[in-house]
Amino acid sequence: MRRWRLAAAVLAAVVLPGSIVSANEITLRAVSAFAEGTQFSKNFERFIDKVNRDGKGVVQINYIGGPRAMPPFEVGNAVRTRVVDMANVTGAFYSNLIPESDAFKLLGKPMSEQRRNGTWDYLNQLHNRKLNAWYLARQFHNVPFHIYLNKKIDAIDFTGLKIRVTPVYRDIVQALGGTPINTAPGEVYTALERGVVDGYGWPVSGIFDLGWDKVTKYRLEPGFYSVEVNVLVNLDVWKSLSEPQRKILVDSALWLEGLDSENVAVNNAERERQAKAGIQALDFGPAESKTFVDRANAVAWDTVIKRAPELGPKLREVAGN
Ligand code: 173
Repeated sequence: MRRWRLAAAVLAAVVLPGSIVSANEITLRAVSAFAEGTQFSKNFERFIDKVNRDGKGVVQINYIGGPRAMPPFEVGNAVRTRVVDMANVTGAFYSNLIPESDAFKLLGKPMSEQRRNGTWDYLNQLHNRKLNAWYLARQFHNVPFHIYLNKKIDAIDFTGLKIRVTPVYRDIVQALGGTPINTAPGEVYTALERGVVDGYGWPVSGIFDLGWDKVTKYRLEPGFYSVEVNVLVNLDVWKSLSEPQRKILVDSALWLEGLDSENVAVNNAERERQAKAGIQALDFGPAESKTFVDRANAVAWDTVIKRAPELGPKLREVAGN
């Protein structure tokens, strides 16, 4: 009997390394593609605090920081190759590795619904396959993007304007006659200050974080698409975690997605703050606004479907736009 137990223990040790790992605390190294303490890192930082509180003795996160630690467009690849274990990053910054990530901004339903209707599952598989990553959470439902401008326009037409973009805004800027210039967020201030660009794409919130209010005159209405910033975990790391370790991370991820309920209030406060800072909303009324949003959706879906002819149409069906 004792011998049998010993044999079982040895077998478990060999076959089930996870059960041994679970006895130990693991520390994951994490980075953010956005500057520390700014709008699109803040909730991730709250998530880290929660994991470090709830996960004592089980799982901890060592936050290395934002773009000072790693250039934002390299973060996706750093998760893939396990240079870091975890990251807070938008799909727009790793569309070189997952071309379908152009579609994420078009998937605007609440995460609770995306988890129920299979969208999360599909995107997780996509991240597993192409980025060697587990798609732990998505944040910022209900936060639209805008085009901010320093030159007044009298219709929604970007002819003659140079506009800072990422893959999020490239197609619509081009479709409306503008010249897109791709830069990381860290270069936006200087580009505006020097007049290298006449405007930029950015969400409704966060422009005060890096001082852009000082070099911004107009916010074009309406907002469009849906911000997505994802928490990714290297897939080999994810597979090596024990059930208790995963549970802490998953529970905290769902809590993080729940913070989306704060977004509408944050957006309203940002619009007010922008108005007080002298940033004027350029609103051309409901008809032009609708034409703009429809066009923005259409050109973005065109690109997605061109890059992903099989999966693109499926995503469009679940997106419903
Ligand atoms: O404008 C950007 O840098 C960008 O694409 C983005 C995406 C998500 C949140 C904030 C910015």
